[in-house]
Amino acid sequence: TTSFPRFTREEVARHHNEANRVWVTYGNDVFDVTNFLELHPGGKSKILLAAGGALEPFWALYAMHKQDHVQEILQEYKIGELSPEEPPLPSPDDPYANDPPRHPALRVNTLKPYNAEPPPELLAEYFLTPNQLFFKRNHLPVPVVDPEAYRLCIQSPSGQTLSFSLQDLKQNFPKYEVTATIQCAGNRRAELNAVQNTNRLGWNIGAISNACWGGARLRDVLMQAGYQPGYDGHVSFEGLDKDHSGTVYGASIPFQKAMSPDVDVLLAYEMNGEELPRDHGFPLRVIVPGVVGARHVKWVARITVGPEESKSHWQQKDYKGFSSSVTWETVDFSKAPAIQEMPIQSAITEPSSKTSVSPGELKVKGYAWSGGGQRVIRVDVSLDGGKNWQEATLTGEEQLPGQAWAWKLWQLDTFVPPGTKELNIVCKAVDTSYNVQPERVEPLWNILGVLNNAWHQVRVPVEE
Ligand code: HEM
Ligand code: MTE
Ligand code: MO
Repeated sequence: TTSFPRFTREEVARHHNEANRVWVTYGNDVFDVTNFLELHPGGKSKILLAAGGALEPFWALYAMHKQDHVQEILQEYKIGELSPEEPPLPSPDDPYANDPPRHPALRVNTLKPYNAEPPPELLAEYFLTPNQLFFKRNHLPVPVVDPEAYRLCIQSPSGQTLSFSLQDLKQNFPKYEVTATIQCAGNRRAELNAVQNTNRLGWNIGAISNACWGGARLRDVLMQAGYQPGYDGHVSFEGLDKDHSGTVYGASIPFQKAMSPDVDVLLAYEMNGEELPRDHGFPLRVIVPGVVGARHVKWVARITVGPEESKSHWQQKDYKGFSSSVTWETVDFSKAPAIQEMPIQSAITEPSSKTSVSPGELKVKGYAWSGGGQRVIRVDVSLDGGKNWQEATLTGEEQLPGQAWAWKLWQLDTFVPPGTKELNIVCKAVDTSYNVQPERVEPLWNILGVLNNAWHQVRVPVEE
C-alpha cells in the first residue's frame, strides 16, 4: 500500500478556497478537489461550502453521494490522511440521512423535514405533475421500508389484527386508477404570512400537484377485513414515519367516505404509472380524492376503524380552520372540525411576479381545483386588479359529475395595450356549485395559516 502524507485538521482548514486550493476530508482521508470544482454535477458553489472541512455533514444532506461511483471519483483526488492524533468527528447521526435525493428544481421550504414545491414556471406545464416535481410535504424523516417485509395491519371488526403483504394487495384486489390532485391545507400560506406571520411553512402557490394513482380500493380491503357500509365512525391511518419519541404520523377520514362507491379512496402503490416514490409514501399510501393533503397518509402501515377520529396531533391540533380573531391563547381545537374537503382554489403560474412583460400578446396560465369532486366550470382573469374580466380556456381530463378529483389547467391569450405601465393580474375560479373564491386575503388569516383561497394576484411591470 502507498503511504500518504499526514495532515492535521488545522492544515486542512487552511485550504478553504481556490487561491489556497480546496481540501476536504472524508473519514480519515484528505482530498484536494480543486480540479474537480468545475466538473461537479452539483456545481462549484456547493463543494465550496465544505471547503477546508469534512464532507460528512453535507453528504448527510445530499445522501445521493453515498454511492460507489461517487466514492471512486473522490478517491482520484486523495492526497493524504489525517494524523492519527486527530480525534474523529462526532458522526452526523442525522435522522434525515436516509431521505431520498430530490429534483433541484424544487423550491425548498425546509430541508429537514423535507418540504418543497415546484416553481410556478413548471407547476402548470403538466396536467399530470411528474413525480420528481410533485410537491413534497414531510413532517418527519422518510422511513426506509423493505417492500418484502412490509405488512399493512388492519384491525378487523372482531378486534383481530389482519396483515396484508404488498403482494396480497396487488394480486387479490382489483387495481383502480384515479387521477386526483393533492393540495396541502397550507398552500399559499406565504400570502397569509405577509398579513401576519404564522411562523409556519411559507408555501407559495405550489403546495398542490396532480397525479394518476394506482392501487387497491380501501373499500374493497375493508370489506375483505369484514367491514360493511353504513357505520358512522372513522377510519384512522398510521404511517411508518416516527419522531424521536416514537410517535407516528396519523390522520383519519369518515368511514362513510372510505366506503363510498363514488369516491375510490385508494391504497396506492403506483404514481403516474411508476412505483410509488419514497417521498410520496413507498410502498403504500392513502389517496382520498377531493380531500386535504394531510389525510393522504404516506407509508401507511396500520388502519383502524372506530367511533372517534384519529388521536394524532395532525388530526386534533392542526389542519383546522379558525376565525381571524382566534389567537394561540384563546384557541379551542375541539371547537373546529378537521379539514376534509377543500374550498375552490386557483392561482396564476405565468407570468411570475419575478418577470416583466412587454406590450402586445400575453399568455396567462394557471391551475384551478375544487374539493369534494366539484368540477371547476370557469376561471376569470383580470389584468387590472379586478375591474375588467376575461374568461380563460380550461384544459384537463373529463371526469364524472361529482368526481372531478383532478385540477384543470387554464390559459388566457390576451393583449397588453401599449402605454400600460403595470399589470395587476388576478384570477378566480368557479365550481359547479357556483362556489367562488373570496376577494381579499386579510379576512382569511388564521393562526394555523391554512385554507387560503383568496383571489390570486400577480403584479408585473410592463416594459416597452
Ligand atoms: C413545529 C418552533 C421546540 C417539536 C414547530 C413549528 C415551529 C416550531 C415554528 C411549526 C413548523 C411548521 O408547521 O411549519 C419551535 C421553537 C422551539 C421548538 C421556536 C423552541 C424550543 C420543539 C421541541 C420539539 C418540537 C423541543 C420536540 C422535541 C415540534 C413538532 C412540530 C413542531 C413535532 C410539528 C412538525 C410538523 O408538523 O412538521 N416548532 N419548536 N419543537 N415542533 Fe417545534
Ligand atoms: N403521511 C405521512 N405518513 N407523513 C406525513 O408527513 N404529510 C401529509 C400527507 N401524508 C404526511 C403524510 C401532508 S400534510 C400532505 S399535504 C401530503 O401528505 C403531501 O403529500 P406529498 O408529499 O405526496 O405531496
Ligand atoms: Mo399538508
